[in-house]
Amino acid sequence: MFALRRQLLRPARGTLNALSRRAYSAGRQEPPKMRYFALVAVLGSGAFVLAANSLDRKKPKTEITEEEYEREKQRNKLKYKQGAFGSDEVSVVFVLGGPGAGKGTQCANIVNDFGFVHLSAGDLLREEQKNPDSKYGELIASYIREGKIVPQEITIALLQKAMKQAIADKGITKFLVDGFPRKMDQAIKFEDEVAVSKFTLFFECPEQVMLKRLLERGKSSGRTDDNAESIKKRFRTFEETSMPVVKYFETADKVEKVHCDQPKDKVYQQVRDIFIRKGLDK
Ligand code: UP5
Ligand code: MG
Repeated sequence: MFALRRQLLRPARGTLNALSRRAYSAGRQEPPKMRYFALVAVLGSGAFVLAANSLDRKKPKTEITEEEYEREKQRNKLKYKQGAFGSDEVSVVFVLGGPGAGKGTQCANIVNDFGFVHLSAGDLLREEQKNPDSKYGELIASYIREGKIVPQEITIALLQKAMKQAIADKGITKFLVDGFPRKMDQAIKFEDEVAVSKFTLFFECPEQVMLKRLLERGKSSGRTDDNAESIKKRFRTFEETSMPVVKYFETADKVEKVHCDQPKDKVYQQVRDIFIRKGLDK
């Protein structure tokens, strides 16, 4: 079988060799060794291009879609915003959480330990409501009783005035803004026009626990909204209107959560650790 194949191929091989010798001697083609060298070079560079392409495919994806780009832009805008007070002039921490979660109680501890000024939006509104010279007294009273959010211009003006006063009187520039912003428009306007927050301290607490605390406090607080009917409305407003604010700041990684269904001192341990970690204890 092999002998037969050799017999058949011999004339063909002979012809090829003869043709090759003739072409070379006529000076029309390079010597066979050069052809092998060229062939190896071509195959080698082809292999290199293939390998480079496959390496490129293994690289992590760097391109982003238009949608991802828009999301990133929004996120950075929120993260690096500038307000009327520069971020080196004041430190603002928003304190949010459901009614009765313990915001006011813990703010008092931070004031004692870390020298912050505590500005409760609810307290400022209640003071304004009692001010006989204010034209907003009646309006504020009805909003609070109904557990609704007072128009932002009133609350922001009160907060801004209190901040300026604290800076002028005490020279303190660290602020706990408690119970604010509890609506998206407030969050955006305050950060655009007053100051950008360092972060939001968010008090997580089950409704049943908050209800029990508020009904207990209602026995002596004198607050017009510490009754079962108003509390129910406050809970609904918190879920529907204020939780989106927390989620908004979460998109910029600016929320620190505290679990509040614990004794006051245990809750404060969490709060204290956060302020130390954030470098706001000095
Ligand atoms: N308590 C606290 N912590 C406890 C713990 N760990 N264990 C056991 N008991 C604890 O605490 C509430 C009660 O619980 C106290 O008796 C305390 O001893 C006990 P507190 O620290 O007062 O809770 P806080 O979260 O501050 O509850 P508050 O009632 O103040 O919350 P709200 O957010 O509802 O009230 P705020 O005053 O901020 O707002 C009132 C209204 O003002 C709003 O409903 C709204 O109508 C209006 N408002 C606006 O319109 N715009 C704003 O920007 C802000 C307010
Ligand atoms: Mg309070």
